Amino acid sequence: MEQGWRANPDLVRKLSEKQPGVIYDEAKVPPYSLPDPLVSPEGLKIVTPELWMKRRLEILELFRSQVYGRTPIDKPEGILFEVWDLDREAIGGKATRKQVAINLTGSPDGPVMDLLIYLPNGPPRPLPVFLMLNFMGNHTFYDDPAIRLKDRPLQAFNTTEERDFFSSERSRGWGDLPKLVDKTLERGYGFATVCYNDIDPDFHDGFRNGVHGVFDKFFGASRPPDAWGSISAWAWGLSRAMDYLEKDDEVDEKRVVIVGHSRLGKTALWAGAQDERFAIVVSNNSGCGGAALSRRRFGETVRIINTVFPHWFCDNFKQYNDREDELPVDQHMLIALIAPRPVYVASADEDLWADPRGEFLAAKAADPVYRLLGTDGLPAEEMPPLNHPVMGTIGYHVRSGGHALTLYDWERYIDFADKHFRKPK
Ligand code: GTR
Repeated sequence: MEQGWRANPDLVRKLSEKQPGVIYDEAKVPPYSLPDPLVSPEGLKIVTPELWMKRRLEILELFRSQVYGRTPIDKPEGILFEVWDLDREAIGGKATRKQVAINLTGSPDGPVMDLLIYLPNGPPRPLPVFLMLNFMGNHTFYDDPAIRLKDRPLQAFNTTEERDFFSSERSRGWGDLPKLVDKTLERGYGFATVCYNDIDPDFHDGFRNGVHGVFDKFFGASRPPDAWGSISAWAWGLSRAMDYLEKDDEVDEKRVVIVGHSRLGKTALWAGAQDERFAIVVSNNSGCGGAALSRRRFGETVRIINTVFPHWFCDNFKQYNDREDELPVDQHMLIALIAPRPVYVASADEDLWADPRGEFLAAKAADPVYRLLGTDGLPAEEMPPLNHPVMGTIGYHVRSGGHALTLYDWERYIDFADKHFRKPK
């Protein structure tokens, strides 16, 4: 058997020199002990699925109040779904395209989320669907002039050139994204996506724009320290997309997979933890505040993320800057909240900022909860070698290359969905 994954020592050296304040060397990880998801705050051991269901709610509440923030509203009463586009001959006749305007308030001022859906023509309905939030706009997924193209807001780290490019016709069907769609359809799944900016533009404006601007009034006169940050808002948006998918007769709402990359991988995990309608959850390179254990302080830390992205988490989370050991949870407990539903965590060899080992260890530390609930958990004792996916009810891989969602990753997620959705009876 090949050796389990280890970070490339040259890369560790290079990154450590470049960012001396950041831990990239395994030897520098401080000693830590993780809170046990299977022990209650009173010290009670959680030994049955029934006890877990109660414990699960306590943990969920801790993530709400201390990490991502509380959502002020569930499904808004006025929400409107308008299927304004239906083409049964899309992609050269291979697919059916639908576009749905999800008006979150029902008022003409919106905000409106545009959901793009491609369903393969041929396979019998209802179909399993991959749902993901995207960064650059729905139109980047296919060179299809019918996809609505929206202006992109200028956000952290964007240059005006990037903003203009992704607001223009030139960015239709960008990079490898069309290949992801083709692969999904070929393998008999539908593909659905929403741009995260439609829910909450990704820059800090004191929570005035996006869904914060319209729903924060439910908090009363001032925003409490546990009010939702942007990750909670995006996760809430995924649930609103699910509200539509449940209504669509061509979609099997019991077989919806959510996938997210990076900050949207953090979002997918949090959405999957809260909304049990999502059948499978996939986190791609989600790192700090996603699948990686905060207590390791490896790569990006709680302080760094709260400083660079002050709008992602709730204000309470800032108390844990440099005090990770005081967190009542760690990210293995977020993964455990998804149990017994299948969850896949994926890392990339060169993406040390996201702490591949910390992502594996979190998945592994969620395993006892998955086993208590009668599944096979994560069938790996050690980190697997590069490009050797492990697939139990928890899946994991670390692939070659850097921080990205690649076709290799995507095909593994389809394999994982096949394994769980198409089990021989
Ligand atoms: C980085 C951030 C990560 C990750 C990434 C992304 O700058 O530090 O936590 O979320 O952005 O979303 O691409």
